[in-house]
Amino acid sequence: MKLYYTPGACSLAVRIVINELGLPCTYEKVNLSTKKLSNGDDFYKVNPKGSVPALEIKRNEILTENAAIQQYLADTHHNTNLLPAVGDDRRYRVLELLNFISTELHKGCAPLFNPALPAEAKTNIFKPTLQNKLTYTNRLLENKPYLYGDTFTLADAYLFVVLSWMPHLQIDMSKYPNLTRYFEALKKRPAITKSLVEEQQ
Ligand SMILES: N[C@@H](CCC(=O)N[C@@H](CS)C(=O)NCC(=O)O)C(=O)O
Repeated sequence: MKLYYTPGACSLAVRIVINELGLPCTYEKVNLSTKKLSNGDDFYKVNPKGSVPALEIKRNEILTENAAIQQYLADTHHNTNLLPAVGDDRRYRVLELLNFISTELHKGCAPLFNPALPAEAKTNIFKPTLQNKLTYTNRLLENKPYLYGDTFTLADAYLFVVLSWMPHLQIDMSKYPNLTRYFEALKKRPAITKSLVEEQQ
């Protein structure tokens, strides 16, 4: 298995899941500005969408889309803590969260990373929208260590990564005490510590 990743990007969520599962994997760095691999190869030949994560699950077989990759990893390794089994009602709660993080939080951050977008649009439109979703997410974590149930799930791996972007987006996290507590606690989780160290290598 090989993960195409960019340090600090959402591909970190897949690496965290890989480390939660204790799976062997090789890692190939992608320069998202040039869409090149370290050896100069064209990343579009791996993923025509040009985005990370992309996971080579078999020789010449690439799976893309963060939420789909995470589900694939949990299901193929029968880890029902990360994602409850098909038919278990709790599965759809975790998937509900995973899709919310992907489409609302993750994609809510994207315009704020865009240097071409005028500061006024960021301040008046995109930041308040993201802050509303963060307020909602902060409420979900009231007196709870994880987003759903008693165990760390795929949704926690993904939310951790999105929260790691907040300082770069000048989002004042003091407004979200539950998110701050949750993020600091997850940083100490072995699979997350390992993933953060690996990305720096
Ligand atoms: N729909 C994709 C989007 C992934 C995504 O936005 N990845 C970012 C990094 S966090 C990226 O590669 N951006 C560069 C690009 O899309 O050109 C998914 O959910 O996996």
